[in-house]
Amino acid sequence: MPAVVVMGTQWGDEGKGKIVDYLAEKADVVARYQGGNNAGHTVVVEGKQFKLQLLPSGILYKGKTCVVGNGVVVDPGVILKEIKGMQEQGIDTSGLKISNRAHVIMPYHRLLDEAEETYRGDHKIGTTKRGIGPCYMDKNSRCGIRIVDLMDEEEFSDKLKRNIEAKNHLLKDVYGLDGFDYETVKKEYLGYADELRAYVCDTSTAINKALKNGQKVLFEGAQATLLDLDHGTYPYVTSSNPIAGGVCVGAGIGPTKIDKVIGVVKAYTTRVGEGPFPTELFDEVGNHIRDRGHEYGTVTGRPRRCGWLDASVVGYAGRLSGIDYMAITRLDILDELEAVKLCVGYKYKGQLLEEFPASLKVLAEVEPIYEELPGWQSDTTGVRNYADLPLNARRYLERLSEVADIKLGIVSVGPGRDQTIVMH
Ligand code: 2SA
Ligand code: GDP
Ligand code: MG
Repeated sequence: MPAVVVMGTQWGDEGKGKIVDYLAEKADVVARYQGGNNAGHTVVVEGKQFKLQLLPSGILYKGKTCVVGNGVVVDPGVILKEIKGMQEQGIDTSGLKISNRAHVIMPYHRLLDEAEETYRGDHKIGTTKRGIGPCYMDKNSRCGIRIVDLMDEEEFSDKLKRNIEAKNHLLKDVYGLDGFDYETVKKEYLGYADELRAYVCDTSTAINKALKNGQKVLFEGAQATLLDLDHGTYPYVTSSNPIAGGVCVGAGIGPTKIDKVIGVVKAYTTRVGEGPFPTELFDEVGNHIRDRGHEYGTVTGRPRRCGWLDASVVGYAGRLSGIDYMAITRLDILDELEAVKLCVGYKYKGQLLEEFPASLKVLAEVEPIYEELPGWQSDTTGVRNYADLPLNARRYLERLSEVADIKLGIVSVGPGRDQTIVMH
């Protein structure tokens, strides 16, 4: 596996962290390519739970290079806290590299994220309020502050001054909020700069060098396909590109360097935040999945909306990212159900839809076409071979694979590293 991408196929929280952690054993480098501390990846190692936001999941192994790529937005206070937290738990963080081209989340980004959400009223996105959108906005409008700028006091001071002036105007005059004091923010961030300096480098060069030397690189997606800025359920999306194509831009490698793409698929669907969700359940089954699966946001603690597995969503993700095989997670959460439903397509105004709709109005009104399959009603958490899974569980997975037109590769039946069935 010279260069492998692990990305989400649904609305996030599929268990990418667990799959990356599992595959990271054989990798030399693990790299994040988009998103920021809106991501929450929970990884369980020998019964101990680790919650990761900005650090790649590979950090839990000794001796791996862990990269925060140029496409990531970095909140310096948060990443430093995360590094310290890891060190306190005996985790070695010396292999961490942070891109000098990554953009920096500033306090005004966090406040603007909140202010914009309030301003949206009924149209709120349900963001994590971590300043992600406003930071990517500055990146795109070319006034952002990059890590390389933060490392240079003169450059940073100049950019901060201009930004604070503009943002204070926006915060005070448009949103009626207090602005920020230039000197206070400057002092805080220059403090972070000193602490971060040892980790900062040109990570694209580092990754390309690793690939040239025959090392194995794993790219770790955050959020997922339906939250992709270009291909997701816009505007109810995040501000980056979690799809596999985002790796080239967000890590600085050419498309010819990617060998495999693994799409992580939760055995049902969840969504946190607003926006259409055709297979959402509002009944006892939805509550059962939320309770049994502890489906609450890792970062914000928000209850996640739960629904049936949607093979049209997974198939759409497969096409967008050229997914080679699926890693199915959380099959065990469905163990107690008498029957499971799989959405195999949508009807809109009585007509079968051939494509995943771009219009949210259409998506909000589609009628999911379900196939009901018998449940397996037995404990799968101890199963280690595919053939030992209950027949009905295999039928469910194989039908998904058929409809989504993607091969099965991994099936996960619990959060632990050992609770993983590998088929390839
Ligand atoms: P943002 O903050 O601008 O990226 O929010 C925009 C939308 O993207 C969704 N989003 C997420 N969805 C699922 N999981 C995410 N990470 C956390 C987790 C979320 C949490 O692991 O549970 O703790 O609430 C994540 N990050 C962003 C978000 O809900 C908006 O719909
Ligand atoms: P991510 O954002 O895609 O990395 O996913 P999260 O970490 O937000 O949510 C997935 C949760 O499911 C985590 O708490 C994992 O430890 C857990 N998990 C992953 N795979 C499995 C599985 O197969 N079964 C169960 N029960 N839990 C799992
Ligand atoms: Mg998550």
